[in-house]
Amino acid sequence: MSARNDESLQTHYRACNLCEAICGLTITHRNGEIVSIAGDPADPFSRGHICPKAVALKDIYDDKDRLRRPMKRVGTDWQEIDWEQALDEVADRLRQVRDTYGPNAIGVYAGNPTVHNSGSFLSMPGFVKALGTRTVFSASSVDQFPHHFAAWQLFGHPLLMPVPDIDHADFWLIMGGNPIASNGSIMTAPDVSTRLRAIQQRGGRVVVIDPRRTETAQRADEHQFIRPGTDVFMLLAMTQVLFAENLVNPGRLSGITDNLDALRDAVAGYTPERVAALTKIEPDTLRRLTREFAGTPRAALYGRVGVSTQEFGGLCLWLINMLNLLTGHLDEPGGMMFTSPAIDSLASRPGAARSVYNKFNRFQSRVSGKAEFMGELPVACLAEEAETPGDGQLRALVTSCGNPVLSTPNGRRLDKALSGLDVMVSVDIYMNETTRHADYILPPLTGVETANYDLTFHVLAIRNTARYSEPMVPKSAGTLYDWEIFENLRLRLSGIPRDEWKLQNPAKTIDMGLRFGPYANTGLSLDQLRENPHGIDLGPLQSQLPGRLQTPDNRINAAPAVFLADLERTRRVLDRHVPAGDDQLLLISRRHLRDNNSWMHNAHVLVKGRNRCTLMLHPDDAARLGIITGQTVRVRSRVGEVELPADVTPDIMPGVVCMPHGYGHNRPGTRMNTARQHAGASVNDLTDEAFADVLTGNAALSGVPVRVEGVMPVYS
Ligand SMILES: Nc1nc2c(c(=O)[nH]1)N[C@H]1C(S)=C(S)[C@@H](COP(=O)(O)OP(=O)(O)OC[C@H]3O[C@@H](n4cnc5c(=O)[nH]c(N)nc54)[C@H](O)[C@@H]3O)O[C@H]1N2
Ligand SMILES: Nc1nc2c(c(=O)[nH]1)N[C@H]1C(S)=C(S)[C@@H](COP(=O)(O)OP(=O)(O)OC[C@H]3O[C@@H](n4cnc5c(=O)[nH]c(N)nc54)[C@H](O)[C@@H]3O)O[C@H]1N2
Ligand code: SF4
Ligand SMILES: [Mo]
Repeated sequence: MSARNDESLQTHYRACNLCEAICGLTITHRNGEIVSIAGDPADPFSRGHICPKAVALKDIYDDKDRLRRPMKRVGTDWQEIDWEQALDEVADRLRQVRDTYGPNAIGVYAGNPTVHNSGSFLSMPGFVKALGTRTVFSASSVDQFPHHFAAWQLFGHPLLMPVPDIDHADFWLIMGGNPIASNGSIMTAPDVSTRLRAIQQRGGRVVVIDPRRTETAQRADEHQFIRPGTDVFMLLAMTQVLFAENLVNPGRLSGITDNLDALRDAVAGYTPERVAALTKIEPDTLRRLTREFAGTPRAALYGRVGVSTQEFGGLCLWLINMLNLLTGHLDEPGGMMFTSPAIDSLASRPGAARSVYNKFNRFQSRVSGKAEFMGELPVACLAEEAETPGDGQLRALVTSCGNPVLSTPNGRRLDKALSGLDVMVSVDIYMNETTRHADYILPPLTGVETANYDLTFHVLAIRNTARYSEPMVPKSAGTLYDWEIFENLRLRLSGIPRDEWKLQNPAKTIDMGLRFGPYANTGLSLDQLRENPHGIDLGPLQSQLPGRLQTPDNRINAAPAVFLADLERTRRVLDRHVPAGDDQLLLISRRHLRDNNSWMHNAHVLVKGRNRCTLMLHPDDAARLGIITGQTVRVRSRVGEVELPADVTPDIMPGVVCMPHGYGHNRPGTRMNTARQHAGASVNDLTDEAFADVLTGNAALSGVPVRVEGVMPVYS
């Protein structure tokens, strides 16, 4: 019987939850047994596109290593226990810590999949509030704090981040992003490859600035190497050129922008000639690109992880926004634009005064005095908070959707610190490098089993769309959704009598958000989305300023004092700069289409084939160090060392080495059989918890100085 006539087959439509592209999927299954996963051509946004990771949703769904029942550590063993016992015991243990040491002795870490799961996203805050702790960490501080910081300073709200309108751009300048591998970030753009090609087909150009000739750089019309961590100097010089050559023209935004003179004065000393020794970008090239960017009516300058996770992340994001504004490319079609999402997570409450978002430095971390931002502390100080004795020492940790041992700087130190906690609880589907330290692991349903509305990614999408995914199958007995876990813990911790417990279903919040959101007048609701399982298109991005600004005076300050003050750090670098010694190389990391941060290496379909966890280095450096491709090399930094095979390639800049992040599955005690066979080494055993963008608190993962040597003699 052909599949088409097989009546036992059911079709399920949903959005993929694995990355920010939120591609529509068509899943066929027989009573919950997945038969196939393909793209959904009827999804108006992704138009049938998927990548190889989507197919691995089946592997996660069927994975024997995935946890299905709560696990409790008993001595050195693990015991499966039932949910009632697990939730009661977890709440009791956390309450004990809170009673003895105070709420701030309990830390919380939320990892990346939190934003891919509206259940977790909406229910975790209630749980954290019930704990009463302010010791909150997330993956944001090893990722996008600078984006939020600049959005807050310039536009009044950390979520008011512009996205590149690539469907209408004729010039797309990409700094520190590799969307062909990552499928885009702070830019939800399914099938970015076709959209990139479309720019070229209409006569436009794509230019990539990256220390590696990436998959995106290879598709681009031009690629320039830049020395890691020096983007701020390129951006300062581009701004300087705009002013010096009278190319400044903010157009419609002129009337609402203040302090352009202060910006001009601040950048005056950073000429292309002055910064070239640092960036390695020729002054002529910098001038040419600046003129092309300013002179193309529809152009977008977009920066992502590479410019955010570095020493000057905050300044980079300020200047990227300013370069778009100064050239009339902010809030204009084809430039950097703001979305009008169906659920507007940054709308002011009705009747409330215009929000002045001020959640910065209201308190500091206990040990090294790091500033809070958006209610979070930089995760780079998690280990020291747990290790350092004294009042307020971290005694307990709850992790959800995260693997900080592999994803945060100096993972080895954190690894050790976690084993010293009084109690650790992980809400996670795997026993991995982090959760192996837990006393309890609470595994929720995941992926195709859950309901989801992409609250974050619709806010960052290059088109206004809305889509709701239902669970593929009804949940079976003895399983819980993430939100049920957090709601159950919240109720237990808040001391509400059991007979008064009422779990708040996130579906209700989503429905309210839709029905009272910007599209309320079109009748948008959860029911309507349920009736349109392929999603609803709400049109292209529209210009929205000044209406959408959240600044108190409804204006944009082009030269906020915090950024001007932080320029002092760039002046020091410019004055003292000495090129790194011959044996000092700068480390950066990379993503691959078939990796997803640290957690999908248990899917055989993704990890089979050639070992991807290699150290890329340039032939000149390799020759000097006597290293050849395939040879094992030892890489050392201030904090640690790792060994992995070398990959000698001209695609990396001389003086730079590159490793993927998310590997290093060789710690004992995990229960991920496939992952262990593809262990690799963790780049974050080299990155330095003391190396950060001191302005925003974001970890500096790019540009870490390392030394490399061959460990295996080469016989020819
Ligand atoms: N396949 C896949 N997709 C993913 C993920 C994944 O792990 N795998 N992760 C998801 C997540 S969590 C995120 S945040 C996004 C990230 O999405 P992207 O930002 O596109 O991520 P990367 O591929 O890491 O690209 C960062 C680029 O910055 C470059 N770079 C490093 N240092 C510097 C520097 O100092 N200056 C400049 N100019 N460039 C530099 C790197 O060489 C790299 O090409 O991807 C998401 N999508
Ligand atoms: N050197 C270096 N370090 C980096 C980066 C880099 O480019 N270079 N990138 C950084 C970035 S951008 C990010 S976002 C972070 C990511 O860092 P993290 O968020 O800490 O790590 P992930 O690898 O995404 O881990 C996801 C975890 O969630 C679990 N999980 C998956 N689905 C579910 C679910 O539905 N529910 C629950 N409860 N758990 C689930 C997985 O088992 C896994 O343990 O890494 C950062 N670290
Ligand atoms: S690009 Fe991202 S959202 Fe699309 S199928 Fe691949 S992992 Fe899923
Ligand atoms: Mo990320």
